[in-house]
Amino acid sequence: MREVRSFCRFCMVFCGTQVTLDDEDHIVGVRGDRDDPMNQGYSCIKGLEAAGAYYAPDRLLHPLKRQPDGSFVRITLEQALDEIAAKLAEIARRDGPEAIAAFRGAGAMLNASAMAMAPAFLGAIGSHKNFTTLTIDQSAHMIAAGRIGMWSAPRQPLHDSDVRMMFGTNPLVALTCTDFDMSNPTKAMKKARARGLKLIVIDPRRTETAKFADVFLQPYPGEDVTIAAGMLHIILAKGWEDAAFCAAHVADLDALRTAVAPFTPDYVARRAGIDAADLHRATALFARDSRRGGALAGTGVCMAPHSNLADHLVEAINVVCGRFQRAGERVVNPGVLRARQPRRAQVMQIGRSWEQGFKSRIGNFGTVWGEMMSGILSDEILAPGEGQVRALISHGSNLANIMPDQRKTVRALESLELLVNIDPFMTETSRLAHYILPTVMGYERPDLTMYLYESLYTQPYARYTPAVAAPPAGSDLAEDWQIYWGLAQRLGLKLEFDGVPLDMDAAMDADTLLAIIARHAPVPFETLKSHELGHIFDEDPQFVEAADPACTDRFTVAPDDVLAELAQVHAECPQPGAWESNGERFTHKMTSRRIREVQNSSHRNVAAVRKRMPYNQAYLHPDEIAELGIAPGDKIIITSDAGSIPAVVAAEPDLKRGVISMSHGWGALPDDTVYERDGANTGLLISTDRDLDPINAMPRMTAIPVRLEPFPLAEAAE
Ligand SMILES: Nc1nc2c(c(=O)[nH]1)N[C@H]1C(S)=C(S)[C@@H](COP(=O)(O)OP(=O)(O)OC[C@H]3O[C@@H](n4cnc5c(=O)[nH]c(N)nc54)[C@H](O)[C@@H]3O)O[C@H]1N2
Ligand SMILES: Nc1nc2c(c(=O)[nH]1)N[C@H]1C(S)=C(S)[C@@H](COP(=O)(O)OP(=O)(O)OC[C@H]3O[C@@H](n4cnc5c(=O)[nH]c(N)nc54)[C@H](O)[C@@H]3O)O[C@H]1N2
Ligand code: SF4
Ligand SMILES: [Mo]
Repeated sequence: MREVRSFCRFCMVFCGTQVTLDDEDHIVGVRGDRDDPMNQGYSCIKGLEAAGAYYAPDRLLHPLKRQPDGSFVRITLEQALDEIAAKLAEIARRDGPEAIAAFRGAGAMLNASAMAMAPAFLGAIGSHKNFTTLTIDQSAHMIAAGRIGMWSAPRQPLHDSDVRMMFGTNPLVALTCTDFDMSNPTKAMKKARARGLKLIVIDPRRTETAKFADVFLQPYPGEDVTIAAGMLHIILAKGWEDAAFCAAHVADLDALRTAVAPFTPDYVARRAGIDAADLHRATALFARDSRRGGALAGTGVCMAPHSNLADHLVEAINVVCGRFQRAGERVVNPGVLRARQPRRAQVMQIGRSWEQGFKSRIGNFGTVWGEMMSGILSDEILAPGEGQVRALISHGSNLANIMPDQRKTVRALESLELLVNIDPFMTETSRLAHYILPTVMGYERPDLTMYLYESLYTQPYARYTPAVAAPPAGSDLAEDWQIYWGLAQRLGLKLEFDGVPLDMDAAMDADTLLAIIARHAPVPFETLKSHELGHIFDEDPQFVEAADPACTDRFTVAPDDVLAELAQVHAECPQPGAWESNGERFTHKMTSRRIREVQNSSHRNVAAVRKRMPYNQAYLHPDEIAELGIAPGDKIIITSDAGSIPAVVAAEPDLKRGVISMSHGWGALPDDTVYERDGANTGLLISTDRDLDPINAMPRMTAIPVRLEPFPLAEAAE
């Protein structure tokens, strides 16, 4: 037995860990590394239970090929790559490159040598069909940046901020948050509070994060547009905006003022189900009594109807209050692995990527970050015609489980000519795949800390780890990048990895790819590798520079499409308890929430997790459970206009009445699901035939109107 240092790859915190290995180099245990400069010993149940995940019974040790009768046979990686390449070539020859698509999820995005491979592969083929989870997550932030503009310098950092306002995010559980410490966030929260940070939380549930709030607003779900517009109304009516900043940097403040005028505190309070005085208190604390610190939104905002508008208005609060770093201030994280950019005290209008260039054949949607909108993926597969997707590489995603509209997703995946699933486990998606290519897992491969989102770390930190654990005995597993490399070689494609053309004839290994990723780092790759615990690269601090005198860009807080949608929201007359959806009325709204034990659909296969969390429960206020004439632990049926799921109810006094809260990533394939064994898939309550946002096809994934019925009654009615 020996203990080695590495970092966990299960979520973007990348906690430094000490891994105990047996004589075969298999993981026996994991603990947080107290010497780690970032997480200082912190780790969560998912990381601590790594051995349970790595050696779970459904871990796949060999490539598998599906047989006509649905069973799988073991084949070699070489044979799998030969057959897949031949099939891809046939499809591309017959239907053109656009018939080939790739989808990346968390398993691909937390893997530095592989993350850039799918776009490289599709680029070489000449296909635009590049999908990821981004556009069923928080792409609203990119839409807001495209419409309002961005400040070239960062937002005001946490360590010297007076205030944080959080809409629909629970970083104390999700450990993912812009402008907040991700590693050990409870400790970070306590420290910031002790220093005097004020916190405002807007969430239908009094979350773990909200328990620290000075002002907590508990609205009906889906009312973030109303609340943010109401806050802007108060700020601009009271003159609490940063007038000098607005005069210098905002082009259309008066248009915003006019547009938010109808969102009076009384209107907002009535509609959102909050107290007007609390709205006023929150706004005053943020805009009048605090000088530094921003507002931010998480999935609770970005998954609800009008998500792009809501996120826009939250960002507009930051803009009118001038909550960005100014010339001379230190940039807390200039980045390490990404090229350092000059940061200036000025606006950058980056443009609306989705209005330029490629448009989808389904719905005429554009792209963000070069990606197509995942809300239309099923239709891109199902709808016949030129450009129909016939082959899909699903990489590190459990598409069949996590995509909204599960039945339609499964129907689409089943209709493919070729579905390749790159995943270590026999997931719901694996079951539908023609080929499953299982990979090594985190500790079994060399890696770098998250480079794409490195600016989210509160320090300029980066770390390399070698592979520390051996793959399971007798396995035939690829590293993720090797799959694309092997396919590209067979297809005669030249890959451009993270903008760097690869020599396709040279020997390749993960370190060569990681060195490309780290090519902009302030130290050579070998030096980076030599820091066993990683390093906080603060030797060469960066400061915000004065604006370029030639810069004429201004924030545009009130573009026409924003104003039109805001007027449309104001014209809505939602009726709490009789919520309208596609012509039907519903009593409740269902919200999405994360739980500590699982990461989306992952970790359900870990025995220790399953003991604590056998299935996803439906949280409901105890009074409402009583009103249904049932008790906690009883089963209900939840019905939306798209479908029904069963769930066991749990009492949650911290939840607003009229709201039901559940986590996603549960359930098996729709017709195989036994709730008590598998949990329920909340994606069955979501339709992708309708309710898609017109910009990014974002489905309605929270604030879903639903009705609830006790289970036996529902059964009897059938
Ligand atoms: N343990 C764990 N951590 C995770 C994940 C996980 O599955 N498990 N998933 C990871 C992923 S993929 C992501 S994207 C991040 C997401 O990180 P977060 O966005 O912080 O996700 P949640 O913790 O679900 O917090 C969303 C909050 O929004 C609230 N909410 C729901 N609907 C509404 C609404 O209409 N309005 C408002 N104001 N609030 C609403 C919910 O009650 C919930 O508290 O978390 C990541 N971290
Ligand atoms: N109803 C509803 N649906 C949602 C959400 C919601 O709130 N409500 N949230 C959405 C959000 S924000 C997101 S990000 C998505 C998440 O969607 P996904 O990213 O698809 O979700 P995960 O379950 O985390 O899937 C990760 C997969 O990667 C695999 N994996 C782990 N390690 C590796 C590896 O090293 N290599 C490879 N190749 N695979 C690996 C895991 O086994 C797992 O199958 O779900 C979305 N779906
Ligand atoms: S899963 Fe847990 S232990 Fe692993 S990086 Fe994330 S927070 Fe840390
Ligand atoms: Mo996500």
